[in-house]
Amino acid sequence: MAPPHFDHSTSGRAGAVTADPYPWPFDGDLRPANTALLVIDMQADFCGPGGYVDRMGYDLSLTRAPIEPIRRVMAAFRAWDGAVLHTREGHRPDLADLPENKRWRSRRIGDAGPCGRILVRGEPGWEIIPELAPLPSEAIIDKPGKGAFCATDLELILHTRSIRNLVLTGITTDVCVSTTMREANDRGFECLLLTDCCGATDRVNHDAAIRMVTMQGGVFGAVAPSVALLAAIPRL
Ligand code: C5J
Repeated sequence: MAPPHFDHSTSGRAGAVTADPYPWPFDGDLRPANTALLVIDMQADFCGPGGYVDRMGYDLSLTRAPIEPIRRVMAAFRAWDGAVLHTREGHRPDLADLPENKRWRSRRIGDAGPCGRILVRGEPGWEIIPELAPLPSEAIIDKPGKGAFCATDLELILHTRSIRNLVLTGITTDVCVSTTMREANDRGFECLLLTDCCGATDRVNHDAAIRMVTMQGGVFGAVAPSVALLAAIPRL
């Protein structure tokens, strides 16, 4: 059976990004003052040798694939004067913020490894990789969970800066990026997921997480390759 057709008229959206399943943002209101780039968990533990993902035996090339595309988008965002925000997943050294069931399921968290204690704040593996280092002026959100809104001040920061549009990038597509996108969507933020600027430990899960966004007329927002966003914001 053919999927249902959602007619998203493009009138009045000259500045919008060509995205799936609708030109993003929905109302064409794309400005540096109301738009933020969110770079999720580009930490050595998720994409560096000896980090958490590497020690679990997953293919690092999948979580490293978005590094270059994110670097390009980040540079364009900074030149455009759009806000860039970063997140880090990690726990207190005493693991007081690590729920018992997460500790049980994710056994390596807190263990010593080649990059220090896994997913523990302050350790080398928890740091954002140098290729995507935040500028001193950019907010870093430290989160104990998968979603960036849970137990953090992200929502307050976005509202304080009058940001409505969120461009999501980072790792992993099916876990922290997807959870954050859903949380943001439920809070009324207009979300765009950049398909080449995210990666998962499993290719099928990456593709599925992207496809899920596009159902029901854009149930969590829209998706687009980074070139589509770069075409919509002024060149350097
Ligand atoms: C995971 C994340 N996968 N950043 N964290 O545990 O997606």
